[in-house]
Amino acid sequence: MKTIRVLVFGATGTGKTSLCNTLTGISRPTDNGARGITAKSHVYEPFQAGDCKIEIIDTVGLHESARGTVPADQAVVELVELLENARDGFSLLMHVTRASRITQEHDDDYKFFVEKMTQGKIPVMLAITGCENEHPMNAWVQRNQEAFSRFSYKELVPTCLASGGPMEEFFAPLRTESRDQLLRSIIKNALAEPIKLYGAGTNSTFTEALTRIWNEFVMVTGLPEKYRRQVNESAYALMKRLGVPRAIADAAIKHIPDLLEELGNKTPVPHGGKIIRKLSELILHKISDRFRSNG
Ligand SMILES: Nc1nc2c(ncn2[C@@H]2O[C@H](COP(=O)(O)OP(=O)(O)OP(=O)(O)O)[C@@H](O)[C@H]2O)c(=O)[nH]1
Ligand SMILES: [Mg+2]
Repeated sequence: MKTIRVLVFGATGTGKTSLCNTLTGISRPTDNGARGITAKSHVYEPFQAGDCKIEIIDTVGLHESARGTVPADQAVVELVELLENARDGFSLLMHVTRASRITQEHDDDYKFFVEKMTQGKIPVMLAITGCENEHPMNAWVQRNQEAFSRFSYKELVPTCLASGGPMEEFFAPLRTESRDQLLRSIIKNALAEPIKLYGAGTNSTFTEALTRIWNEFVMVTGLPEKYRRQVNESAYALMKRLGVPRAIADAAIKHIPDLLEELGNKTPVPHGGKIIRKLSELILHKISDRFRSNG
């Protein structure tokens, strides 16, 4: 069966989680408050549509850290986590936006996810939420599609993904219509196979991918200037300099082979010896843990 992996991104509060919930039929919390709700990326349980298995990955609104909802350390963890979720690759990108004017955040998100992170290799479509006031729903798209011509969206899909409240009776059929439209568009536009961004079969490692998009991420999230990676600064040196050892080390440990490879390739690395020693200890620790649990 063909597997389609869809990465959902877009500014905060545009309806990303609502879209994931509508597609999968799983209810994770959404929010209409002033602050973003989705604090972490989330990989939904895959579901079947036609003869495809679809896996949806929800993400946090990246601009939240600038407003203080997601602390800076957490934002860095988000990026590492985002790349971890990219390990199996993506077949399609789903940008989510409101039926309203195009914001700077919209441009920034597009640039980050479509151009920098996935380097234009993965098709992207646009889901437009809040189209419930239009009859038919695609009236807004028809009036505004010209404004999106500078992006390379395969398709603009008008949707209503709202749910609950006194309007639920009105929303429900529009949601069903939106779901059908989205699924059709996903199946039509997704690649035959997910494309990997790094790892085996690509010419990039995890750390290369991480360092390549780091500064773009700092820009998009509005993190302080000190987060910017300096020329030739290794990912590990950068993490150390930022003073976020706990959170990052936890995530980094999962990538020991990649990190070791980087440390081996790039000399001199400040405290390189110490780091390698520490990582070796961790590897030994892991291995001995495994022995103990097996024996
Ligand atoms: N009227 C209307 N409201 C919508 C629509 N889609 C989502 N909403 C509402 O918008 C609010 C935010 O939706 P979420 O799905 O949490 O948005 P999000 O993009 O996941 O937000 P973050 O995770 O904070 O980045 C919720 O109250 C939703 O019910 C829509 O098509 N029409
Ligand atoms: Mg969300």
